[in-house]
Amino acid sequence: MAHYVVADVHGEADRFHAMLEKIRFCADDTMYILGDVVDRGPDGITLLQEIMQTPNMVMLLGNHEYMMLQYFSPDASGEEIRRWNRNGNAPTKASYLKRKAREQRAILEYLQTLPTHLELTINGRNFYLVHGFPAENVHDEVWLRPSMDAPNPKPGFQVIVGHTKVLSLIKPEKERIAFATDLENRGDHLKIYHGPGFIDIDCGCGYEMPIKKLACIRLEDMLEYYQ
Ligand SMILES: [Mn+2]
Repeated sequence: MAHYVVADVHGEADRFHAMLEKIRFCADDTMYILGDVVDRGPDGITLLQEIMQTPNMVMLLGNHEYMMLQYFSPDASGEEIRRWNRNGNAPTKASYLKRKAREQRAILEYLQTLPTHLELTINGRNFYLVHGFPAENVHDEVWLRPSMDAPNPKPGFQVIVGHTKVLSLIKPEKERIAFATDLENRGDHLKIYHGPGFIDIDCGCGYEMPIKKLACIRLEDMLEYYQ
């Protein structure tokens, strides 16, 4: 009966499945997936269809699913077409277009139902789950990025986000390569970031980085898993 959270799987189905094995995910448990299942990695659409068919997997909208919905909308603007095209959509678009029209429709209809945030209470602790950062509208909740020391916008809740890779959050651009190389040389990897106002669990899936991991957190005891 445990509750788990992952984010930003970005098409890395093998890593996601290995994580399910690692935590011995079963029918009594719930997996919250904080968006960005698609794009960058190879298996986004397959993974999305698996999540759609698994009642105890609860997905939130990420900016990549948001871009996909805009792209396939009948009144998509030129900028909406270009935006998804320049954000790693190639494997997602190719496998989506291979699906039957009925499956394509089911995928888009599912994405349209996804919330941008969820509030939960587990063992008396309140959680606010969101892809980008808590905000007042869909666009901002999937796109916003906090700074490391951002205060908690939802007092009384533990805010958990994805979207902003921990490496980009904790290091300015010019220090990232040296930091990543050092971590790699020590056989280490990116870890979940615990800030004063939020927790960021995006450890870089879908990117070409030896130090990337899929991170998962168990809400009952905040135990962290890496795969
Ligand atoms: Mn994102």
